[in-house]
Amino acid sequence: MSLQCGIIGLPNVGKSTLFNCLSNAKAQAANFPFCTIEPNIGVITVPDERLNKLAELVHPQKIVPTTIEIVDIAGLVKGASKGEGLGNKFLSHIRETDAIIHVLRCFDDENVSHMDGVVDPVRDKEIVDTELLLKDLETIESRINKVEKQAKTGGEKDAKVAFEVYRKIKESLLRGEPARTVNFETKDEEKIAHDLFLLTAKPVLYVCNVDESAAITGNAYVDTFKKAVENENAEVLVVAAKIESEIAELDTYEDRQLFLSELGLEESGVNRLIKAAYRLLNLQTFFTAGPQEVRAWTFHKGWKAPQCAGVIHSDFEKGFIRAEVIKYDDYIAYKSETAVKEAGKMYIEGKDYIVEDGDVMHFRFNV
Ligand SMILES: Nc1nc2c(ncn2[C@@H]2O[C@H](COP(=O)(O)OP(=O)(O)OP(=O)(O)O)[C@@H](O)[C@H]2O)c(=O)[nH]1
Ligand SMILES: [Mg+2]
Repeated sequence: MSLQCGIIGLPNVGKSTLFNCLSNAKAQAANFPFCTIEPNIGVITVPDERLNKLAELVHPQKIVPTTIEIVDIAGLVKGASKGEGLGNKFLSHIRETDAIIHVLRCFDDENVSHMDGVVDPVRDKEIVDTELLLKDLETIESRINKVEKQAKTGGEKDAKVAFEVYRKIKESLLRGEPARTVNFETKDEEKIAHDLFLLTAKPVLYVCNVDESAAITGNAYVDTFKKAVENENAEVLVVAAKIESEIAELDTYEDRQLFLSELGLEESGVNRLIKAAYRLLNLQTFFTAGPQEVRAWTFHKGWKAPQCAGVIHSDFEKGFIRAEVIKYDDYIAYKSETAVKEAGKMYIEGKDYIVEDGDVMHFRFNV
């Protein structure tokens, strides 16, 4: 399962710089617009304290964290939906992602050129949103053209349902509201909407890119921005991408922590960002723990035991018999699998068990 978050925003706002903090594959960051053309893809490990705590108890040969993919996408400009700048390419790259990290420039620096000469994250966000909305509108109109006739001549039922879904989304877009705000009544309708892969349907989180002096407190740009997106229910993170990308270059973990604490940060903005992206994608983690390896695995919130077993191997899902489950807190409290068992805290669960974040799982299967 490989899930992707795309980093988007206007040119020169710090997307590649942020990507560099996130990834070992260094994207080229430079002070000229459109420096990024092909999207850079980085596989990022998801930081999880619990994995280390389990490993301290189990002493495995290997510790394997789980990962997500981050894609650094080229900057977008006004008119992108009509093919301006790197418009169409940019938009097709966004279409392939599962969620969006929207970066806003919230730092002053006369040496870094800005599209309109003035730093204004609220306006920048509107420019990007408008382009995405316009592109979606184009998509939805072409879909409507395809089904309208069938739907109106009373023919196919499917066409009617689709037409209604499209119409509902179109109205929302025309009001300037993204497709993610539209609610549907049935699973069928949701599926029709999902299959459009609309840009404004993707979940979003915002990153305000600030200078190092504002790393903790934020600044006036951030305050204004937060107010402007108040009713979107989206997370807004403050990250000082430039200084963090320099810190990320340091060789040892200790050095990196030292520099972070000098900035007053306990955890890097990047760590916070990865965790937020994980939440945004509705993902959770279960663990497996044995002498060979202690490992974190990603699953979708709400998945049942067999589906989670399938994350490890499709045979585990096909031949699923049962799962032995230890709650993470119990594992830590009793300090070993044997002690947990003796305390009667290992649960045997069947195919309807909904796996919870932090569960330590052992699957029994039969092939
Ligand atoms: N002063 C300051 N400069 C920054 C900060 N973040 C990024 N920059 C600089 O801004 C310039 C552009 O950064 P990039 O990360 O290449 O921007 P981008 O958004 O990827 O740009 P495109 O790929 O062209 O769309 C670089 O010179 C960075 O060093 C920051 O927080 N403060
Ligand atoms: Mg870039």
